[in-house]
Amino acid sequence: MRLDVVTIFPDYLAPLRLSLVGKAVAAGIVDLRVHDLREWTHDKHRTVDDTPAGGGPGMVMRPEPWGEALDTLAPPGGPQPRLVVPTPAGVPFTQALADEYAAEPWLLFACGRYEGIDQRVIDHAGQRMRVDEVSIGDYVLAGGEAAALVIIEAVVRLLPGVLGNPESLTEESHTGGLLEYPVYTKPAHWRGLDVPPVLLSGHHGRIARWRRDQALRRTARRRPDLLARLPAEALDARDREV
Ligand code: 6GU
Repeated sequence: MRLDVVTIFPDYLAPLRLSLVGKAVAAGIVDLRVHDLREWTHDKHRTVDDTPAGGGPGMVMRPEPWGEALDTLAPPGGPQPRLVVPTPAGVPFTQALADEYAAEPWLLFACGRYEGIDQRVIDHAGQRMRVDEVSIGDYVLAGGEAAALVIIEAVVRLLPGVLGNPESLTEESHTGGLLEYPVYTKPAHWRGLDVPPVLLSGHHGRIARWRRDQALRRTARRRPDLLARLPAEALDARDREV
């Protein structure tokens, strides 16, 4: 997968060279290209922002450098990426969207700072490529870079060959609509606390039932919205007793 990131803070993306995503880059599974938006400015001060049309607080990113950046990276008439614009005004980023992105050959992240990017950049790009304005949650960040890191990590770990054990993709939170059950390891006793005995019993059926109960209780307490959205057939008679 090719991943381009355009930002005025290229160093902000340095963590993409570490850990799981960094390994995917080193292995050639991800072709990561980080670009400084100011490379597409022409004035002495390398200006990328200006005051908002209509007035109001803050600064808005000017369209010209963004237009040139997109024309250079994805020339019109050629193959086009799916453009991802992180913004608190976007559609929610979910595991379903991560799955979609993991199936794309090419993603381009346009990271805005200040009060955002001139909307004409998004609208113009939309004439030749698929564009998603995406939010990672109901809070406001100072710019799109941290959100791009989050989205990229969620996507790259889904790519074939990235996870050592692809089974960890099947039981995890947000795949089956429930939060994950609590996990334990050795030692069986630690600081007066025990690993739940059922997990040491060797009864695979009872262990599966216990984990399912824990996932249901946790989801009911922490994310009642998720439980309410589960299709009726996702719960069996024993689930309903929990
Ligand atoms: Cl994607 N960007 C910014 N700047 N703030 C956010 C966000 C994104 N998602 C939540 N808050």
